[in-house]
Amino acid sequence: MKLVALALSAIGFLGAQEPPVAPTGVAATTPENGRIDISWNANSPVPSGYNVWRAPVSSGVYVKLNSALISGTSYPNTGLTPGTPYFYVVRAVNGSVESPNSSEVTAIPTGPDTTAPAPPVVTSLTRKTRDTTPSTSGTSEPGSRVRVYSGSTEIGFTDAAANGTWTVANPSALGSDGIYAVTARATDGSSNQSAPSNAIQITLDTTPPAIPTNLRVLATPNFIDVEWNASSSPDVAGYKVYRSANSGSWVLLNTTGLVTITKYRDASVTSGNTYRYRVTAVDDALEN
Ligand SMILES: [Ca+2]
Ligand SMILES: [Ca+2]
Repeated sequence: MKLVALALSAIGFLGAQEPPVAPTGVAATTPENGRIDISWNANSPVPSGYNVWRAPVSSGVYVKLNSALISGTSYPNTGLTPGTPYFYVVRAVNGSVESPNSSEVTAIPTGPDTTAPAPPVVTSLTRKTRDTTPSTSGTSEPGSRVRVYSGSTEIGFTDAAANGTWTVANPSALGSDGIYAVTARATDGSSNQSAPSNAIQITLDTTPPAIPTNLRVLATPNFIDVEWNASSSPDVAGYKVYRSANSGSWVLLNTTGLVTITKYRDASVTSGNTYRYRVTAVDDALEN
């Protein structure tokens, strides 16, 4: 030790490089199985590089870990024994001259991640839709890969955000009209997969209802009654009545909601005008 100090002193006296200052801000994190990441602040002025030294007990004996000089400000130390503490210092290097030790940091690496994420919570609603690629959303373990299934068939995936939220907005098409049970599963970075989420039931209905028939009108000086025969489809939610005055464009009359009977009284008529009517049936798929 003494000999080395003398040698350094002699080099310094001859005008060789001064030792850099010790790095600051040294930190140790344990991101995953058997690994410790060491990081530190960049020295100013910028040195040639850094060395990371490790000891099995606090304050030494330190052994240098990196074979080549580290140009960045972090170092991953892998292959460690989970549950065992390790102690680190970092030294800056200029040419062949090392700084004093940084402050010592210590960490205990974790073991393998064998814990599966909790099942995602699916916040999309059970619903009827005409959208063959309906979106599904929910929350899951932050950063986990979320896969969405129709029955046992995967129809899309995404990664949960840092706050755990996720949306699969445009999955593979569900298929023909019918009822689909949609679930989600989460997989963490160690390939542990969760159980399926609760299922949402999506009823796909891309079939418009049958057209109402036998449209007829009864005109009086003050109103016109429009009547029709009900659509024969079983999933009719109601009707929309449109009017064209004097061959103008079609205007929806029942703007506050569907007509749920087979009759509509148009009281906003002007004597002498010519009115045409048409009626459409609307089924109970929400977006129809
Ligand atoms: Ca896990
Ligand atoms: Ca339908």
